[in-house]
This record gives sequence, structure tokens and C-alpha cells, in this order.
Amino acid sequence: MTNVNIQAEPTPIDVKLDETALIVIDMQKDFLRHGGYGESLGNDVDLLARTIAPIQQVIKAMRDRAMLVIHTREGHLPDLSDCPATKLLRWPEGRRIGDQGPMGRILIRGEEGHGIIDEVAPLPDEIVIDKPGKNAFYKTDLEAVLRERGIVNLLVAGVTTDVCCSTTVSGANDRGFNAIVLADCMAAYDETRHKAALEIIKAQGGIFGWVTDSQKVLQALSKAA
Ligand code: TIU
Repeated sequence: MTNVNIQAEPTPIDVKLDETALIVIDMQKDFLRHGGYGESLGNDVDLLARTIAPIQQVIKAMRDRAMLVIHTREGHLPDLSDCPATKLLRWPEGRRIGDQGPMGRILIRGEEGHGIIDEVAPLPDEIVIDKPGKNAFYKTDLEAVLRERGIVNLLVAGVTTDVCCSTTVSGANDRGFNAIVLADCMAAYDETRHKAALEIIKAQGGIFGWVTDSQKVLQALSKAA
């Protein structure tokens, strides 16, 4: 199967296309739209919008090559039985997980805000991992899904860089997957934290993984047969 070389920091990386998947993390209305969880935490959700166009490009390139695209959604059961108190009670009543907002109950599975934004919506046959935590490996079958399909390299996109993306990258690294982060396909609610999270991933010789961008990935894929 085709081998491509992706330019990245701290080093380029060779990947086989059939061992490589894209994971698009939590591109949900609750994080990107007004009135959702992200805004309830006091954030400017518009800071995440710049990720949409490059993610669309990378998703298309992956689909064109019949490569695996996985989506994740953070959220909780309607009875909140999977939401620990530490996550639930940190914020004032009215702005908590499970409280009613303009897009339904905040961060609850099945509500409008929990849905992935239309611009990067999964195809009906694509895998969607529902996760109760930040790290997409926590209490999900993501690892089994990847192993069943022989995936060793994860192209990582989505939001937010310093929360669900970095913890998932760390989870991937612990399990022996190569995490290759697409910097322009990722954003945080604060640019300093976005940059810091990327710096931590690629420091110390790539202690958690690699950092690249959408154009470098598209360039590498375009060279594949
Ligand atoms: N998906 C994700 O990153 N969950 C968060 O809670 N992110 C924040 O930045 N708060």
C-alpha cells in the first residue's frame, strides 16, 4: 500500500495510507455555536471557526482516497449518570451541563447542541465515537475500532487544542499510535493555549507526536498513487 512522507515537526513522518485515519474531534454546535457549552464556560466560540475550511479540505481528500474518517462527540446521558460531579458542579446553575439552553440541554446526547456542525458532518457510514470525557479513548471503543482496522497513524483535527485534542493525542501516544496534529485544523478558546499545547506535543523530539498542517497533508496525499 502507498507510503507517503508528511512534512512535520519535529521530524517528517512516513505513513502508509491504509494504516492512517483522520480523527475529527468534537466539532459540535456545543463548542462552535453561540448558546452551547463552550459559551457557557465563558468562551468566545467564534475563535474556533477558522478550523472549518481546512478540516473540510482534509476530510474530502481522505474520503476521495477511501481512507478512514472518524468523528467524536463529547456529551452525556440525559440522566447525567456518566458525568462526574467535578465536571458538573464547577459552574453556576443555569450554565451547567444538562441545563436548558437555546440549542437544547447543554452537552447532552441527542440534543441539537450535541450535534456536529453541518459543514463537517459525518457521512452515514462514518464512525462517530460518543465520549463522556475529554480524551477520546476514555470509556469508548476507539482503540478497538483503530486496532480492528490496522490503523497506526492518527491525523488529528478538531477542538479544542488544549483540552479534548491534547488529551486524545496523549491517549494515542500511550497506546502506541502515532498522533499527527494538523495545527490549522485545530483551535482553542485562547491563542496562547493553542500554541502552548502544540509546542508541548512536538517538544522533546516529539514527546506526544508530530505537528503539521492541512496543506502539508494534502501535498503528501496528492503524491500518492
Ligand atoms: N472538546 C473539548 O475540547 N471540550 C472542552 O471542554 N473544551 C474546552 O476548551 N473547554
